[in-house]
Amino acid sequence: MQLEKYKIDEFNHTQQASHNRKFEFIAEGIAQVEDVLQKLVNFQIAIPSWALGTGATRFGRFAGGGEPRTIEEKIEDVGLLHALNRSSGAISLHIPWDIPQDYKAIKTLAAQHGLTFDAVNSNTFQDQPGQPLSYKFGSMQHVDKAVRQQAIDHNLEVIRHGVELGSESLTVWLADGSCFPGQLNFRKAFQNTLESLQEVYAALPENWKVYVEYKAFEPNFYSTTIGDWGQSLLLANKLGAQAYTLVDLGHHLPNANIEQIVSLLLMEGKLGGFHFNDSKYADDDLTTGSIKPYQLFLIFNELVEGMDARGMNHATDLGWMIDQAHNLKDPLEDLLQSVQAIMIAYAQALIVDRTALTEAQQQNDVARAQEILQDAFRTDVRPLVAEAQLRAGGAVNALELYRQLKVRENLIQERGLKTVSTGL
Ligand code: PSV
Ligand code: MN
Ligand code: MN
Repeated sequence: MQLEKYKIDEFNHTQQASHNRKFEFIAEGIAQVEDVLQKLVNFQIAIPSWALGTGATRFGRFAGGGEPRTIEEKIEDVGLLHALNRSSGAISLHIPWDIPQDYKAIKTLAAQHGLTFDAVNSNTFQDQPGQPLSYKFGSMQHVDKAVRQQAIDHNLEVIRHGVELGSESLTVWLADGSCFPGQLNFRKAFQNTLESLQEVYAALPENWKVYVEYKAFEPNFYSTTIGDWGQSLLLANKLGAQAYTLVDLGHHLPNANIEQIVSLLLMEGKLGGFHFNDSKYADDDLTTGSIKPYQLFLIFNELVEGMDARGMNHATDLGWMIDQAHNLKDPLEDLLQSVQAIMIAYAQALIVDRTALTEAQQQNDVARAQEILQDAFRTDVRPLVAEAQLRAGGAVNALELYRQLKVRENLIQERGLKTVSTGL
């Protein structure tokens, strides 16, 4: 489906007066508003190819229709999102759910939509048709070197695809672990994983990063070999300067203080990036910001503080990605909501009065410190985000326009009602 720029302009025109009123009201109270707006314009969140279809439950899948069937259609979907919000300028592929073939054509298509290729993801958590050895008992941790080698070779192949597409990072998430006590020698499993990752690391191009993702449990329910940020950081440190820890918000034990984890990883120069999503119970992969928006803000508060302290570029020095999937909502609507929630949390973190906060901390003024954070969190920054997206050429309200233009209905017309996108 083609989304012509004039349709966005026409829509914005109908909203302009009301937007201006709201924007001017908030802009007045914000120091260096132009600087904040520019940071919001620069900030881009990568969209995972597997979130463009319905899924993420092993109990059933209720496809909504018009799902992308090929990489090309996935790129077109992310292109639609980016045209609407100008904040989703990258796509992250998962191999072999996505198998790029004609690299040149794919790159040209992505460029036409203003998209780049974010981290490529490997998959050694499922057996693929025709695969000689099974990952039933793990991949990089496996007791059999031949299975480990198969997992290593797969990662090398993923890097090769990524190089062709201009991606500059590899994300490794392993489902490896055990379901029952006694099943695994923890030390040997970790050691095997390290050695396997070292072989992958050795094949990384110089300008690449590898992100080591951790997850507390699922699909293994007794132990996970890279189960928390400590285990991931240990691996990243042993691997070398191109290896980093990746934080997926849904991968912690309940009530973990993720903002503190983020702060220390940043301090160590080992925070690589994010998988954004939200959850009530575990790795629920719900819409970012739908359950715990204050936590999301507190994470961004640490990110802004820590990145500024290290002189990092907010937009380019970490990998920002969504990782979620749904059974209920239109996936594109869900992604528009998620990007918006991330932009809002980022904008709120940008307007925290840092000087006052440092002062309050130095004076052990606990109530004041809390007020300063909550003041930013309770500010309705939506007009700021909308202004940034407007200036970047997007819609003042992407979700509203998506509905007005009947994008899903158009996609169903084009692709049919019974289409199934690849993913979990
Ligand atoms: C695992 O739960 C995970 O978060 C990893 O990032 C995978 O690549 C992705 O989800 C697969 O859906
Ligand atoms: Mn993830
Ligand atoms: Mn996950």
